[in-house]
Amino acid sequence: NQNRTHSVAILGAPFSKGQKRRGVEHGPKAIRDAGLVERLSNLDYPVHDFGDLNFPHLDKDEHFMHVPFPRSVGHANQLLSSAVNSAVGAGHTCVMLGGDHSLAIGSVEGHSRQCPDLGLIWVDAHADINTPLTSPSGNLHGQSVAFLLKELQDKMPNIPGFSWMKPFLSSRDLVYIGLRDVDPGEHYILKNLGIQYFTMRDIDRMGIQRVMEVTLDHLLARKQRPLHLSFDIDAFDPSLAPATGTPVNGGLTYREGIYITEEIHNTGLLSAMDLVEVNPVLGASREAVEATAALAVDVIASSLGQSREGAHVAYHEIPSPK
Ligand code: 6HN
Ligand code: MN
Ligand code: MN
Ligand code: MN
Repeated sequence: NQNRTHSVAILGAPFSKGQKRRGVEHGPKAIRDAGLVERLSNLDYPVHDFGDLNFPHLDKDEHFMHVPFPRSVGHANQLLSSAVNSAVGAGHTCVMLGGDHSLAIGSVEGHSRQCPDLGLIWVDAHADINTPLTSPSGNLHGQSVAFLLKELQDKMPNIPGFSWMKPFLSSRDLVYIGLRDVDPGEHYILKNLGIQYFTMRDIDRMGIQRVMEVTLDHLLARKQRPLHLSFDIDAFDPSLAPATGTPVNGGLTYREGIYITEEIHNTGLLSAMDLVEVNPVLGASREAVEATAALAVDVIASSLGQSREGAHVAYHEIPSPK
């Protein structure tokens, strides 16, 4: 714990138009109700909850090709980008609560304005690297990474709502963990660009310890740099995180997920993170929703330094009876 964060900013992003199911806009409230701020306050730095961003409703937002709500998604991400830019610029470690995963576009973009050399760790069942031309669904939450990558710039059409941003990330600055539902066009892109990724099969083969060693080595071996963690709750097995829009069997165990975040914390380099795709409307029961939200809180707290080992900041000696 030598590298404790100085302060944390929480930004709620109640937004769902990166996909077609309703409910994921209630993710920030569910995660706060599960005790996020109290849990982070037990670690020893100030926590600033900046509340929820206000995303305006856009009246006219027609499909672009088969992509729904392009202007709404573009505009929400523009607002989010500037909020993340300010929070990181003010010296906070920024925690963005989604909302669907299209919000990573603005979150990573805003972070990159303060930290142009950031490295990105994407923990997800999905690669979210479709372009509008490869996407089977059209949904923008399955395309976020394609907006970020310089290598895909000339493969992306001009999507209304996104003229405010340009791709800035290089494919070698990105590592995926947890993949198990990759579309054919995405698989081609991953291979073609030589992106470093670890599927659930790789975790089965190598173990999570080795996966994290290679992940951090890939991003940090040449130089220390700020890290962005984009954590989709559907990376976990649906038995642990049932309240989410695109669950896929065979996901991370609790211990694998927490090991990932402990290792990222231990680098001392985490500068911003996203926790997305908690959808309280999709749980089969109240318990299912609360379990998913509690898991989200565990992921965030662990990323910010809560450790299974325990800690002893308030102790300098073993108390003696007088
Ligand atoms: N997510 N690959 C599918 C698609 O529609 O492009 C699923 C995407 C899921 C996105 O979970 O953030
Ligand atoms: Mn995702
Ligand atoms: Mn996903
Ligand atoms: Mn203790």
